[in-house]
Amino acid sequence: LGCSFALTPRESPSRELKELNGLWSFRADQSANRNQGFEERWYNRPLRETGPVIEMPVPASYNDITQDHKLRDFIGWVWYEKEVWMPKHWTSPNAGMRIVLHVGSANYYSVVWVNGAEVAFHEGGHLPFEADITKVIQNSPSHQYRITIAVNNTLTPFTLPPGRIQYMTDTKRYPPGYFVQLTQFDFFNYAGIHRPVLLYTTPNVYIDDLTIVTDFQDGVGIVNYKISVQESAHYSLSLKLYDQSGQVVASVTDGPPVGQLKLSKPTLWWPYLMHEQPAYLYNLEVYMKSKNGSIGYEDIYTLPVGIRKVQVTKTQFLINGKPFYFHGVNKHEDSDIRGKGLDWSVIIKDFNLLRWLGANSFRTSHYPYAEEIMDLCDKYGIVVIDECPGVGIKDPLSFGNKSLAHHLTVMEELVRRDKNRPSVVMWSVANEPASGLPQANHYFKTLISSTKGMDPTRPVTFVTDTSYDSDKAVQYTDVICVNSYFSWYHDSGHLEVIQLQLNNQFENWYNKFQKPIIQSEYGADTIAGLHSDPPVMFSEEYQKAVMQEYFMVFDERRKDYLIGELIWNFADFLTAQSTNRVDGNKKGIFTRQRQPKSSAFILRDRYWKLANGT
Ligand code: BDP
Repeated sequence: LGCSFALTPRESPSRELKELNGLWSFRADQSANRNQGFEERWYNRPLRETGPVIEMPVPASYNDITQDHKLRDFIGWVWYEKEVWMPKHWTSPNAGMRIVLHVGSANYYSVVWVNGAEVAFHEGGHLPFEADITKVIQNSPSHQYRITIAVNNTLTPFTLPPGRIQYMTDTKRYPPGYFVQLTQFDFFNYAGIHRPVLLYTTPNVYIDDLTIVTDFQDGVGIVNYKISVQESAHYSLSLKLYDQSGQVVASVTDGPPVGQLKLSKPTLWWPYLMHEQPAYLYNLEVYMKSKNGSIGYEDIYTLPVGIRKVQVTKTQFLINGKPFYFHGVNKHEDSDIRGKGLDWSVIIKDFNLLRWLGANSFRTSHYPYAEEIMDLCDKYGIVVIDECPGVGIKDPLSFGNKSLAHHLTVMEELVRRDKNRPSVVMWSVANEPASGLPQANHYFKTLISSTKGMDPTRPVTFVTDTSYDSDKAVQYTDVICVNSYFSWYHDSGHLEVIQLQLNNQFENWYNKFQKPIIQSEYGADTIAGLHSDPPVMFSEEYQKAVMQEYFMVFDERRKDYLIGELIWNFADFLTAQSTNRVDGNKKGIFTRQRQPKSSAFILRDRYWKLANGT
């Protein structure tokens, strides 16, 4: 149920779009087996008639919205519902159009009904899914429709990320039926509808997918394209590539679905700070005309296109043939109150901070980010290592065929969504898996080679914290991404060991594999406003001192094979409660409210120097 999703919904003369964001009715299923909603078919009537409902904003995590601790830590199904009006011209049986319901993401399982008819089921908390709801709409007598979405945040050893429910059976310590969710990743498992819910239309015959691969040679830009059209074998395609002044710079009339556009003297897509005119985007307009019997259809889809190419050598990462050094950050989708819910103010603030910092890149630790964020990376020239939700894969159970099959599905969904983005230069299939286990060899060999099969144009990596002599998976990557926390999780407080240990780390990895290396995480928890000289752990001075020790080694290794450094983390973020987390992870160089700690200023100084080649 539900259909696979490929093209980011965009308005055009042939496509209308309606956002369903705002207040939805909401009810958590508090029954012991968490199944009352399904047993009583809450989707069959207005949610308010099933019991007490509250108002819930969409998009947002539901956890931090109310004063109820049971909802904050809720595990199981929650129910969302919204009654919406449809424009009359969408709903008439001979409108000649499809109506699609699109959910940007909901964590983790989702079931969707329209007027009680099930239209979609999706597994996965960080990628979009959609359903063609035309029939349900057109068969309905009124113009008002009830959309019900049930969302369940329960993680198992086979979900991505994996997790486990533990039932507490000791009746002297826990009430009957007591259970908790255990995870092996370091961020709060926020839940709910995290990204916008949209309705959009397409004609009945429509452009279903579009893949572009760009290149340039001898002053000629090349846009290879492949277009797929649904529901008709008889159509014609015309393409126009517009530059930013609105001039057509290349075109094809009545062309085949697979072809090439060429333009002389292309303006290339360059990363932020790498060129005086970064992030140049053309607009590719695809026009499809079709005849089905006596009815004619036209569809127009426009895609921003950046012309660039990416290559990896033994020691370098090349963008447009020039060495690129990642001076960037790791992020989270995380902020006060809204949790992982998309919020434009937070998004734009974060991009302003990235540019203030002189950061040219980030990794989407540890799951794919919203399409809205990715659009801005394309637009601003922020280079992205696009990571899937393969985080916390530690349990040997999570290396079996069932997990692998799901992991491949998630990579497929991610590649389908982000394949055309110039900002995305590398896929990361996982973060800190137990890559020393013998099972990791087959698992990552398959996962990485299949990902390369899905997209032969981009390098593939995963992020390791296993030691170089026991890791079974780095051999399959194009770039080595390594995390280390010297003087933090071990040798705590001993700043003086950092340089020795970090140098050895780099030499060991490089000598074994001869591949370029990114320091994909390093850092220290820091309570903003806590000061100490000499530096002690958790003080602002300690965070700066750790960074400065790392910088010394980075500057040496940059001369040979080090191709990037990504601080952990851009901002403080919420985690599960534990004795080693004081109100979340505090390794941000900004607080969770996006105010700078002293470390932000030294990083800024460094990144601008790196950008200016000084
Ligand atoms: C790394 C993880 C990251 C954590 C970080 C930390 O990749 O998710 O938040 O350590 O402990 O192991 O701060």
